[in-house]
Amino acid sequence: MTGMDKAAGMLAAAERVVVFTGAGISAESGIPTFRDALTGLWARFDARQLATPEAFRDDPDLVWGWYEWRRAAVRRVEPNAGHRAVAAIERCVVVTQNVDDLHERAGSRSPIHLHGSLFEPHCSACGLAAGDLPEHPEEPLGEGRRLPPPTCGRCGALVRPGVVWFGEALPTHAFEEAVEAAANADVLLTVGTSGVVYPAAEIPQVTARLGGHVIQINPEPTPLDEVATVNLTGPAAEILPALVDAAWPGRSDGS
Ligand code: BJW
Ligand code: ZN
Repeated sequence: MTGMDKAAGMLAAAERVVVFTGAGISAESGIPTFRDALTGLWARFDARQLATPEAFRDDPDLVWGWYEWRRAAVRRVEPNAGHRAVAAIERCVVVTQNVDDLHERAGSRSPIHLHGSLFEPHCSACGLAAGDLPEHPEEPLGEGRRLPPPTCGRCGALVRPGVVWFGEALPTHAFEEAVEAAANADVLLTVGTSGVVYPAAEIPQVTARLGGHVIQINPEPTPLDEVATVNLTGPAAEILPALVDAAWPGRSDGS
């Protein structure tokens, strides 16, 4: 029996399914992953060093410019066949580390965002939601292009991206919901994550520890290989539609 057959059988028999995603599921939509080298614009900057409270404190215009570039980039791309296959799995809980909105746009209802969202900036001092930001339709926000963040309408402090940086706590409710879903899952599909950022990387481990099956989809080995019952090696936009179709024939749109 192939790994694909085994994984499809587990999914078809499961009552509770969790899909846990990372940057790799959005790679084929054209969004660079976090740890792969960025190409083109902003290639000289290390994502790991810009995603910190210290970077924002030291150079808010640089960090805000980077996030505005990324927000504009997400606006320009579409969900791919991997996101659509996830949306075709009825009643599954989607837990994502991604700060894009491609699961929502593919039709998944209320994915749990463990690391926040590019689309929910808020005040860095009082937390007030900043509301809709202006779009940048004309000029591409080029490499290292600084942009001053807006200021809060209530207290005047700088508005910051609505994402979770290194050293910051994950949103409590989101993390608790994700742990509970993982604990109750018969099958957890982990897709396109390097599995090195904690506490998010605990989520598949919770399922494995409590006796559920973990199916991993990734072109590369990761530390989660150890807890996975089945490893499906390859890109998410190819493997996910094939898996969903094998588990529930006719459910994925196959594109
Ligand atoms: C494909 C593909 C295709 C490619 N198809 N797949 C030492 C040990 C353990 C922990 C720590 C430690 N030192 C510090 C820590 C804690 C730290 C941490 O985990 N650090 C490790 C990196 C060492 N964690 C934190 O700081 C967290 N907070 C915390 O611990 O708080 C404690 C606290 C408690 C109470 C009060 C206060 C504090 C917060 C972590 C926040 C992470 N934030 C980021 C940035 C978000 C905003 C932004 O996007 O800019 O989240 S970091 C970044 O990594 C981003 C991602 O969500 C996250 C995970 O990355 P992901 O998604 O796995 O992407 P990649 O690029 O790593 O991997 C892509 C994968 O896709 C690869 O495997 C490819 O092979 C694959 N792939 N093409 C399928 N087509
Ligand atoms: Zn404020």
